Formats: sequence, structure tokens, C-alpha cells
Amino acid sequence: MDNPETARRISESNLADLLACIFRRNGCDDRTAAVLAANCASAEAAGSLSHGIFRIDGYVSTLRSGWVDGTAEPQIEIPAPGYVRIDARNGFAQPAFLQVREDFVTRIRNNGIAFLAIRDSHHFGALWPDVTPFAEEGLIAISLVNSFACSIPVGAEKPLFGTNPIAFAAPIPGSAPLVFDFATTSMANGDVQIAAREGRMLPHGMGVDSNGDPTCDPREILDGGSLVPFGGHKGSAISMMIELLVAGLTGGQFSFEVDWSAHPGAQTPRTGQVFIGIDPVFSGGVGFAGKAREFVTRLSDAGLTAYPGYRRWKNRGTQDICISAENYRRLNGYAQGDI
Ligand code: NDP
Ligand code: PYC
Repeated sequence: MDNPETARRISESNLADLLACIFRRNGCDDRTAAVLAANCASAEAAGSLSHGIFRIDGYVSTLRSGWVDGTAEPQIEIPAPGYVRIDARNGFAQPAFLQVREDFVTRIRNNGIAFLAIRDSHHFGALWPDVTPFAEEGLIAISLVNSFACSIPVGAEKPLFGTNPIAFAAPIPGSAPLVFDFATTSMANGDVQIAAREGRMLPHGMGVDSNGDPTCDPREILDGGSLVPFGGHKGSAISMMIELLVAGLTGGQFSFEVDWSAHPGAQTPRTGQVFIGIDPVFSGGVGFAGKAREFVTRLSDAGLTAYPGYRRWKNRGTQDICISAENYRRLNGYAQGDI
């Protein structure tokens, strides 16, 4: 049992309510506060600590620095039936996305496929909360985000790519959606920060120091060093694709263009996000639903006990979240305006 002096148990929805207070108190409108709080609480609940409550200090210092607009009104354009463009006007990506989500789903169903390009937006959270609802509605979705230059392309000498996550969600009839979501670097920058804070060394191969020499010290990676793409040239090419699609197709910024130097405390990258949505009812042959079902059966026959997304789906809404007394005090301090 947890020591009541050192830990608190809280439901995901109560945590989301507490976090929403923090976002509102720091300049976000209700819609923005609610979606950022839900994202952060769901990451904490899923054990994805790099994008859970650990991020609240960064959100708050960014909002207070004036680098991001927590009340931005996105501008929506529809240049073609299957193509939606949003200028998030220096706001967060998630509330901008929610403004067009319903219309975007209609376009996916009408056209079989649709593309959504968001520019001038900030994404500081996990991506799976953005894509999973598509799969729950029977659609396939891919989402990509770039961030800030902290990863050296394979063969290059200085950081150019962000940690550039990719998320994918597909419906599996009768079972959990298949959802994966991860950074295309050796590890997420948030996990490097957590390791530095806890004084832990990293495994070999995660990054380099300011001289470009391999290091396992997270502080050296953060202090002038860099992460590297996962999987050598393969991950590097995927990260490269993400930069090109997210900055190129949205008209937004590459990770290497992010310059927050005039806003001390800013941490949320001002970049972009894209979504590709596909309606599998248009698939040919015997149809996607049967093929997807057969696929997960074969994965299970091969010994896989849980495909990506399954664990989170099975545990959804069932577990309280354990928060240290210190974190609980800090969150309440932010929510009440004491810090
Ligand atoms: P991880 O390396 O933790 O990988 C997470 C993904 O891999 C999940 O889909 C998870 O599925 C799956 N997975 C993990 N372990 C296994 C396993 N043993 N077998 C099968 N599947 C497994 O992710 P990262 O640390 O790279 O990223 C964490 C989060 O950080 C992501 O949500 C990402 O979006 C976010 N991020 C956001 C950025 C941004 O700019 N906004 C930048 C970088 C990262 P399951 O959930 O089912 O366990
Ligand atoms: O953890 O790499 C990361 C990250 C970058 C931006 C938001 N999260």
C-alpha cells in the first residue's frame, strides 16, 4: 500500500479537472484547457510519464512567457474536398484540430481519404489521444508532429530534426484498436529530462555530447549535446519525412526554425501537425475488417500477448493514478495561483 504521506490516489477525470484549472489560470480558454488537461491526464494514467504531469511545469512556464496563445482562434480553409488546412495562429494544435474534427471525419467518409494540415501550432503532448478516436469510429488515422532541433540526422554533424513522433490507429473488429505512437528518436526528449532530474544514466546509443561523442549522461545530451534517430538510417529517414510533410505541406516551421530565445521559459515547439484519415469500408477484396481480425489472430498464434494499444484499451478508466505528495502539492499550488 502507498504511504499516505508520500502518495495520493486520484482518478483520471479528477486529475484532468485539476489540470484544466491550471491551464485556465495560466491563460487558456476553456476549450484549450480541457483538451490539454485530458491529454496530460491520459498520458499519466497510461504510464507515459514523459507526457504526463511532468509536462505541467513546461506548459506553465511557456504560457507565462507569452510564446504561445492559449486563446488563439484558428483559421480554417478547405482548398479541396479531401484537404483541410488550419492556421492555428500560434495556439495549441489539439483545440485547433477539435474545431474541424467532425467535418474532417465527414470528408474521410465521403472521399475515402482526407488530409489535414495544421500550421503555426504547438504540440507538447502524446499523439495517441489524437488518433485513437478515429479507430474507435472505424477509421484509420496517421498523425505526425515535428518539434525542435534536438536530433542529428544520420551522417550529419549537428541537430536538425525534432523528436518527431508518429502515431497510427486502426480499428480491429471485436478488439482493441491497434495504436502505436512513439518518437522517431532513440528516446523522447521528455524521458531524457526525467533521467537527468533523477540522476540516472541512459543506455548506450541514445545520444551525443556537445563534441559529438557518444554519451550516456542525460545532462550532456540536454546541455549542448543531441539525441539521435532510432534505428540508424531507417529512423533518420522517417524523421526526415516527418519534417518534410509537417513543415512542408502545412507551410509551418521545420524543427530547426523554432526560435524561442526571446521568450525565456518557453518549451512548447511552435511547428505543425498533419493527419491522414482513411475509411477502410472502401477497401477491396474480402474487406479490411476480416483481414484485420485475421491479422491479430495470427499475431496471437505467433505468441504476441498484446499488440500496441491493447494494454491501454484494456485498462481504460479502471485505474486510479498515484501521484507523489510533492507533485500533488505543486499541481494544487498552480491551480490555486500560489505558484
Ligand atoms: P515508447 O518508446 O514508450 O513507445 C510507445 C509505443 O510503443 C506505444 O504505442 C506502446 O504501446 C508501444 N510499445 C512500447 N513497448 C512495447 C512493447 N514492448 N511491445 C509492443 N509495443 C510496445 O514511446 P516514446 O517514449 O518514443 O514516446 C512517448 C510519447 O511521447 C508518445 O505518446 C509520443 O507521442 C510523445 N512524444 C510527443 C512529442 C511531441 O512533439 N508532441 C515528441 C516526442 C514524443 P502501448 O501504449 O500499448 O504500450
Ligand atoms: O519528449 O521529445 C519530447 C517532446 C518534444 C516536444 C514535446 N515532447
